[in-house]
Amino acid sequence: MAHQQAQHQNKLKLYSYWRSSCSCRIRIALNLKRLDYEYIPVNLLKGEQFSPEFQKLNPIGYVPVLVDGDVVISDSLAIFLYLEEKYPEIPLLPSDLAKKALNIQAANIVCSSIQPLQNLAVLKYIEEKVSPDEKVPWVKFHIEKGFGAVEKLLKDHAGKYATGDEVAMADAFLAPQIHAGIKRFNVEMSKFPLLIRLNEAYSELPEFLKAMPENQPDAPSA
Ligand SMILES: N[C@@H](CCC(=O)N[C@@H](CS)C(=O)NCC(=O)O)C(=O)O
Repeated sequence: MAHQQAQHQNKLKLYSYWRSSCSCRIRIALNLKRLDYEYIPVNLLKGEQFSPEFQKLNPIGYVPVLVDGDVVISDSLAIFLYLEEKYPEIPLLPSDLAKKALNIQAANIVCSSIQPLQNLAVLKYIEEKVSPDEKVPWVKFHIEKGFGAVEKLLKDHAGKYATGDEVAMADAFLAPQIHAGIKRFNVEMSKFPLLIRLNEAYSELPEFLKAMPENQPDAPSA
């Protein structure tokens, strides 16, 4: 009993929002690494990210946040690297240095050069301060620019997955961004044949499917 309780107290906690692509990256990584976790929903549309309790965990008010005992980490890249070092049994970064760098580069195109430009706060700002009509063209422009770069970056390296025949970090970051591009922002994907192919490969992996927005406990029921 005491052992069970200790296990329960040590269970990883993920503060997440169903549609958040940044949270989805970590849901995928946790599933691939076979790590059980408690899902704690933060409703971004209701502004729960601005509550004082949540801001104690992440002062900038974004999900995901991972809590591992006393350790609180609040950025998907940092969380990913933490999980990779703490739970190396199922590695998601190749040991080959060049391949590792390629993974980080592809992941970081998503992290730094696509997602921040489609974030809720940015879209709200454009809608209110620029024009509601500018929101969709803005998002599409930046997603397509990033997708074009990823296609070029990976074209000589991709195998079944983004950087070879093993699922790796780049896949965990790309899958939610491709999903958002298709389902949320209606991006014209025919320009990105590699990403279409990768998306098909991801749709066959239970670890990815389980992590997708529509399969989260806080997703609105269909
Ligand atoms: N660099 C951060 C970005 C996190 C982020 O932007 N999260 C979004 C959801 S994907 C969010 O919480 N947005 C809330 C808001 O804009 O108020 C990460 O990779 O975790």
